[in-house]
Amino acid sequence: MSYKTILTEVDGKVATITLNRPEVLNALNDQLMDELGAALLGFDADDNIGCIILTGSEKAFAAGADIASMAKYGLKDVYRDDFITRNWEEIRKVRKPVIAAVSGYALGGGCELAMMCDTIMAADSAKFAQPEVKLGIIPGAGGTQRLPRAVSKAKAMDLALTGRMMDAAEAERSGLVSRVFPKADLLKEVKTIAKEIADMPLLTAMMVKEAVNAAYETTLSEGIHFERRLFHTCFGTNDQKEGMAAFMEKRPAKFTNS
Ligand code: CO8
Repeated sequence: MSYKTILTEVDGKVATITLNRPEVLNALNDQLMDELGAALLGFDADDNIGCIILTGSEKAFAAGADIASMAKYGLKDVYRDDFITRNWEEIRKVRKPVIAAVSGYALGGGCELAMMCDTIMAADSAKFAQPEVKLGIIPGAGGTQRLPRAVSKAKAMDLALTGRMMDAAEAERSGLVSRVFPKADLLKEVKTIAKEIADMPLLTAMMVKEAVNAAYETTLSEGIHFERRLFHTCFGTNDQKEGMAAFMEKRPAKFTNS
């Protein structure tokens, strides 16, 4: 499939999707979000893919929703047509691991998009912000909900009320970002990690993702119960037999994703 606002690349079991509207620092418009959703779901359905990377340019992961498109909207346009949720929900349907590799700006919807991924790895040049307040709006794609869960209420309030930028070091300290790399190495390093994840037994990796995500949607006791049932389910897979046999026989495991 050919896209206009994103680039896609497959290297072994790792798919990389690059946001590609450089003239507007990857501002997110409907076309981009439609194409991104289609690409993500396509890779999710592809048995040969085990991990997906979402990235942007060196200067910008994404500088937010496209302000030029939004500026003309009124209440009817956004409420009646349910602006945002239509094509942002696709990302949540992806069941394979998705890593955001963030270099440069991840602002507003760009920061929210990164937070919708399963983990964020950043270049030392990365800058995160929820600057919507300066435009007379609040974050609208999960920023007020995911940011406090990632970095604490105090930090989320600070960021969303001032709109200030948080650099990569602060983002890592705060827990928003799992690892930081020098800008020039980001993609190489993230690809190595993505390959490591893609080489894990796929069903198990999907269950890890499902269980960790459940921690954000449920009570502790319900989450523990859900985890235990998925843990039990692992014992019905061939890869559990292979993984444990390989350990006992002191040899590398040969997983079959079954
Ligand atoms: N939307 C549209 N165009 C943009 C955006 C944007 N978010 N960000 C940058 N651009 C454009 C600029 O207008 C400029 O275009 P032109 O060359 O035609 O003037 C080009 O990109 C380059 O930008 P700058 O010249 O401004 O580059 P600088 O290096 O000087 O500054 C900044 C970079 C600091 C990133 C600056 O561009 C900036 O502040 N951008 C806006 C950041 C922002 O406010 N983002 C939040 C947007 S609101 C939002 O995301 C709400 C999310 C709601 C949910 C998601 C729904 C889809």
